[in-house]
Amino acid sequence: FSTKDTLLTSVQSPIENSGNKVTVVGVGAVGMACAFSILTKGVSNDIALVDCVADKLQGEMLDLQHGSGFIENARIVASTDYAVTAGSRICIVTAGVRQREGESRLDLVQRNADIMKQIIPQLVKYSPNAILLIVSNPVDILTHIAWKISGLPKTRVIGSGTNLDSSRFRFLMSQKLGIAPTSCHGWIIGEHGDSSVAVWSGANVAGVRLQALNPSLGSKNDSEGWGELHKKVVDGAYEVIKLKGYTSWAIGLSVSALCKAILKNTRTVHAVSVLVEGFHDVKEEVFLSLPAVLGENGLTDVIIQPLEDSEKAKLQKSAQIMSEVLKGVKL
Ligand code: 6V0
Repeated sequence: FSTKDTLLTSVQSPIENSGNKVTVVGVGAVGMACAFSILTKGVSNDIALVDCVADKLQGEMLDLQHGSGFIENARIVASTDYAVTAGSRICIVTAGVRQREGESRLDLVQRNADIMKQIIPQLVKYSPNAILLIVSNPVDILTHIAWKISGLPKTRVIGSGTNLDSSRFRFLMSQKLGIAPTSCHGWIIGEHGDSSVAVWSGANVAGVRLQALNPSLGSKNDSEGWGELHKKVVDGAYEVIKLKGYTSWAIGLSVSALCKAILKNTRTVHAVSVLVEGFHDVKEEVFLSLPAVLGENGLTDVIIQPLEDSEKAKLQKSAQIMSEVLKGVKL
């Protein structure tokens, strides 16, 4: 008898399937920030990592495993073979090239679309019931492409979208008002990128609409400079990339919040990239962010905000831009 057999008297076999397995494809700065946030915030303790660079993948897996004493004996596995992802409830895709300094998200499109073609069929093969959560940029375009390739219903393919942009906006609101970001209600919708839309008409604290206090809120005539907040949101990623080379922590936290909503069926509302055709008179078949209710089966409801005409027009313009970009992508 081995030491183990002497120490442990088996009564029954342990359950291997945790029921909350999450796969992260791409163990770069973003993928690892997602995995780290999911583990440390207790969203899941069952993570599979996949990347095409085997050494880096093993290194990241070992580094996380060495901390498993601090994160509830999490099960952390990794392989370049997608069999390791089998039975996932959520598959997060962060693989692909990132923006270089000065590059826009849309500049990445064909290179990352080609990567989706490799990844998505493998994920669906091993986890046919999973929800796909796309993070790679340009996220709205790639979510559309992932949806097409996967053959999954539109309720199960979601892009991380402007959940991050809304968080950046709430942080900036909180700085201006001196109260917590969670008490600042502001939404950035549309493209996760240069054409995103700030919904000034709905920005509020405790139900008090800021526009009721300052009718020119967010406009060019606003002497308080609230419009700068949206500009800072749009420039936020460029600024961080210029300073540290990539963005990671905020997107990791934002993705783990989305995973929590799904795994724990919280039915919380998040700005995520969904098929917007038919909403706000959008005519194109494109993905853009709107406030959406998330639960165990993915997307259940979309919230149609009473947008001002100018906000609606901006959203429709984003949809046209997305549609044009999609036409140029070879699948
Ligand atoms: P990174 O640090 O270069 O990591 C990318 C990883 O993807 C690397 O480890 C690669 O080896 C891996 N990879 C590349 N091709 C494949 C493939 N075919 N199969 C498996 N793995 C592959 O980049 P980083 O982590 O910084 O960014 C990843 C992506 O996230 C980029 O497209 C970013 O633009 C995007 N981001 C999206 C954000 C969002 O809000 N949606 C925010 C930040 C970054």
